[in-house]
Amino acid sequence: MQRIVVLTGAGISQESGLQTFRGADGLWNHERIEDICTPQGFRRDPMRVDRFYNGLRAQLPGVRPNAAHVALADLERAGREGRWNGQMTVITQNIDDLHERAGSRNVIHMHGELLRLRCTSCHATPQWRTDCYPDTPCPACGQPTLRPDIVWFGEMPYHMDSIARHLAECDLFVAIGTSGVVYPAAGFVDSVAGHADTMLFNLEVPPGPSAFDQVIVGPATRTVPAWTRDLLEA
Ligand code: BV8
Repeated sequence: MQRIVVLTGAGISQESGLQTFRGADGLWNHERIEDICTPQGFRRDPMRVDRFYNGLRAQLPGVRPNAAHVALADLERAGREGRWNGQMTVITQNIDDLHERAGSRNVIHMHGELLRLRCTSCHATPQWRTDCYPDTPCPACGQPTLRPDIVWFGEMPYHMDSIARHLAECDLFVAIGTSGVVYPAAGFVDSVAGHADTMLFNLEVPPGPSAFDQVIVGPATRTVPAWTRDLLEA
């Protein structure tokens, strides 16, 4: 039984029409991380942060999973149906819902989800599809203390225990569409060294010596389906 862990970043959703963070038209070119993606920024100007994530959330109905998302979902299903002797788990840094809409079930959102909010009073995490503002009452406790259910810089990523378990048990670690700049995600490839093979699928070869055994360069919608097809035919 092959055990694969796939770590995805903004690059896998780029061909679906969602901006990446760092590329030419990256999100971080238009907003300062300190203002938008830190608890301090939210305390300073919650309306600005809510508007930023309202904008990202409003984009979701207009985009669809692409061939890379679908290929991963198909491989996971082949494992469930016994057509492939393997198990695959997706650990995503992305806050969009494109993996789930492609049919993936084993998805861990380590940086949270756009379609969920969190109440800082009663800790409810309601599903949310519309705009949220600083005075929007929590549906559970009525307090106007909702925030995006997203992990900001300086905050502990979600599900780190189950992530550590999956990384310890995998025999193949695959990263797709990530620049490997943000930790602890960027350190996963080092944490599996010695017990798993490692592959990176990216549009460009990252600078410096690669921590990966194999680097496959090209758009994910071309490279990922080719890889899963080979696995299923093998
Ligand atoms: C924490 C949610 C304590 C919000 C995000 C060690 C060393 C140095 C610093 C640190 C360290 N440990 C911790 C830090 C601090 C910090 C950090 O890493 N800072 C960096 C900037 C140096 N980390 C934290 O604060 C983390 N918390 O550490 O808590 C702790 C410590 C240990 C263990 C537990 C806890 C929390 C970080 C999470 C912040 N929130 N997102 C939102 O999404 O709005 S991070 C956000 O940025 C994303 O989630 C993602 O993680 C990152 C963006 O990176 P990518 O997804 O890779 O996107 P990017 O645009 O950069 O790259 C896209 C790539 O795709 C490119 O390479 C491109 O070539 C490629 N591509 C593009 N198109 C395609 C493609 N590839 C294929 N096909 C295509 N078509």
